Amino acid sequence: MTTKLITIPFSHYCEKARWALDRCGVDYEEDGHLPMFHYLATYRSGAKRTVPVLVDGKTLVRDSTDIIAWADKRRPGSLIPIAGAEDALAIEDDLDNHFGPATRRWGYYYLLPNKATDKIITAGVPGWERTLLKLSRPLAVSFLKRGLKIDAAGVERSRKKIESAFARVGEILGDGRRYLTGERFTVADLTFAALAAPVLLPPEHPVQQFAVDLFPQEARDQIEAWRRTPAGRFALRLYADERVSLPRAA
Ligand SMILES: N[C@@H](CCC(=O)N[C@@H](CS)C(=O)NCC(=O)O)C(=O)O
Repeated sequence: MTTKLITIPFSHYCEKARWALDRCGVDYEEDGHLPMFHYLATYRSGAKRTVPVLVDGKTLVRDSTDIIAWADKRRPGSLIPIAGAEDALAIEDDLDNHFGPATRRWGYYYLLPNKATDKIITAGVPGWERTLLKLSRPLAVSFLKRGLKIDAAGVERSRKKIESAFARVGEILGDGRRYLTGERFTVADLTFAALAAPVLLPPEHPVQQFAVDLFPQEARDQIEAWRRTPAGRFALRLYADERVSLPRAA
């Protein structure tokens, strides 16, 4: 039976899970949906509201962190160090809880008003959802704005959180190490790069191909500034060097 990853394709938590599955050589199919339409797939699978969800036969894995642990079990040590994993897992947890919501809010704030993004956000979703987007867009936008507190005050709070996460990552890398927990790529690095994608727009991202000119000028300047920081350069390097797929094993 095919392993399935239910996603909102452009979601950065979904990219976090996708990267882990690719990195661990898992054979899977992606079942992508637009926000709100995804509830049909998640509830049908037995999960709740959020994606990513992994379905492997009778096994249901409902969170990107658990999906990474599931993938790593298939190739132990690929992402979660076999000994001394605490640091990497603590960094993942912290980024998931604070950094991820901040970069998502920041990206949505600037992109939601721009209908030119529709072509990108509908990549990899069923044709009928794409057709209905014209009708569902206003509802989805107001739902997202309310649910995720996407407003000027919220986006400024998020910008500060992103700044402080970038500063912290820059500080950690300050001793010359190549990765967040030392000399090898782990779940901590993957999580930072995947969750930073909405504010850095890495060219190697397999789905989220938002061109910088879709953003208003003030946001473009900010993206360029973040890209030049040590943390920004680090995440872009991870996408260039580490966003690799191993040959798939069923
Ligand atoms: N902690 C979860 C967060 C996932 C998450 O927030 N997913 C968002 C998409 S970026 C979602 O499904 N939102 C839909 C909703 O909450 O209704 C994980 O790491 O998987």
